[in-house]
Amino acid sequence: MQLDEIKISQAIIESYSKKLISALDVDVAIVGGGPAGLVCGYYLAGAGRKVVLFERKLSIGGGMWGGGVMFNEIVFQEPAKKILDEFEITARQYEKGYYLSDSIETVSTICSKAVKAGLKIFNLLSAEDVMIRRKRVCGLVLNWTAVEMANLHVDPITMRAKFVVDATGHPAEVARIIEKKSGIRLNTKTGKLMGEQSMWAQVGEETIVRNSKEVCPGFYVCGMCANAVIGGPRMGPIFGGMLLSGKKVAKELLKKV
Ligand code: 48F
Repeated sequence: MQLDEIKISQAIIESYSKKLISALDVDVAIVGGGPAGLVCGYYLAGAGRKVVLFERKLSIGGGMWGGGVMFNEIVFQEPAKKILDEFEITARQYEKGYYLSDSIETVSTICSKAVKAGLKIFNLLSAEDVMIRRKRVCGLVLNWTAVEMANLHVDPITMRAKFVVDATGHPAEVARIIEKKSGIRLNTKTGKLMGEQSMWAQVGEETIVRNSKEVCPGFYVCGMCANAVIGGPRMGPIFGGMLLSGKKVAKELLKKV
């Protein structure tokens, strides 16, 4: 059989277009493919919900690949060990209460299991705005990262979701857009973004799970973004809270969609 380059192109364009069209109306849209967003997507997709994840970068995994200072080892605390076991990620005990895993195994396994569970991931797409109707977040405005990077004047496309999850990490990008453009009061002490505090692993890891919740109608925060929005310390290179946060938001959303 002769390979036809046009067939190859047709296959890609047809299949991707179908996938993208199917992503335009979903139960949950997650922004950010770091540990929190991926774990959240895994549990939602595994429970049969229609869920898509948009990631700005070419690669999925956010800040997990580089462990701490580019040493690709990941530290987890005891409560997250259950999630590692569920994903069948090799976890070695370092000392009582501290577990280590290889960051490459961790990211690739979480990503693979999430996709196999049914999570549709779109890389190279950035959320640049949200849709709000009757003071409820109900969708995202998306553009190619390449457009954003080249600063091209190209209009975006829009998708609808019953719930939007901000898992964009430290910058809390979606929450920031909502605060700036909508005037909606966020469920924080001031009604605004509180900002993240200096590093304190113990408190950061405790608060991240508590802070992972709906902060205005239709809109959840998850992972590091939760502490950036509600006001809590960063925790540095320990990742248990990210996994637990993703799981918590998925559990809450499963009751609603
Ligand atoms: O930063 P990130 O890994 O967030 P996370 O899941 O985990 C935080 C940890 O990595 C680390 C930490 C642990 O102690 O503090 O920082 O909360 O992943 C966030 C992802 O969101 C993408 C970004 O490229 C990254 O991969 N992202 C950010 N803004 C957008 C976005 C956007 N507007 N549209 C699409 N993706």
